[in-house]
Amino acid sequence: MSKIQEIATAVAGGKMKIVGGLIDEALAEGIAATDILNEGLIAAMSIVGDQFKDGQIYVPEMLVAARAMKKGVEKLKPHLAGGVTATLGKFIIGTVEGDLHDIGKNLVGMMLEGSGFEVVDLGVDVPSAKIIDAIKANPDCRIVGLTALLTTTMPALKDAVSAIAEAGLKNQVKIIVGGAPITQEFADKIGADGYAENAASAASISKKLIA
Ligand code: B12
Repeated sequence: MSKIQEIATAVAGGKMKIVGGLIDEALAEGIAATDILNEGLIAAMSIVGDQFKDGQIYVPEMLVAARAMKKGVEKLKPHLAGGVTATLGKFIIGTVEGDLHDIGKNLVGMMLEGSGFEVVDLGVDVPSAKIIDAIKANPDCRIVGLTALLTTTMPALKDAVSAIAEAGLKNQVKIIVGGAPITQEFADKIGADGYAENAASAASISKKLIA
């Protein structure tokens, strides 16, 4: 088994204690941090998602795998973020109301920080009113990123985008959306300004949106 496969297996199996050491070994072997992230950690979440869908594992197993994933991301962070000092202004990010998934959001936040944004993270299960308050409290913020991981919380994403427009804030901020069930078509339909399917493109598209 390759080192990256070992990492994916350990994360999918929730073996939090060994993930850090395996990542150190992979980095020492000269494997790129982005490959460890994509083919090790993110791939593990797909494995876990499939196992959950097939009824082979349940929420507790998914949760321990998520913890192992977070541990791995922490370990990789210094090797991924570019260490750029913030210059592009504030980026408000959050997971919409009813949704507790934050791994992807956190990765996006990390990439944005590495690209020069100052990230204001509202966390998970964020009601639209809280997003609006945050935009008002940060008049220098020019972009908001919202995520939904469940088909059942996609309507909450639509509501959040509509609420921002109804609050008259669309001339202050651009909105970029993402999350596994979200598509460019859905983003267009709900009136978002941008969509990105992964953390790296989230950073580059966000820069274009505010250029
Ligand atoms: C880990 C996990 C959990 C963990 C979450 C822990 C945490 N802190 O996040 C826990 C155990 C809590 C959980 C709970 C549930 N989960 Co869950 N979960 C997952 C799992 C396995 C991985 C998600 C993940 O982290 N992926 C890795 C990250 C990196 O990918 P990502 O989030 O898609 O993010 C990338 C892009 O989408 C994009 N992106 C993300 N955010 C943003 C934001 C912006 C602005 C942009 C531009 C881009 C962007 O960039 C990211 C990086 O590349 C997925 C399976 C899967 N394949 O996605 C199921 C999954 C999402 N869960 C699912 C379900 C059903 C649930 C529960 C309802 C289960 C239950 N019966 O209770 C609950 C719901 C809880 C709630 N109210 O939210 C289903 C959803 C099905 C559906 N169609 O809606 C999935 C798909 C599993 C499945 N195959 O059935 N889950």
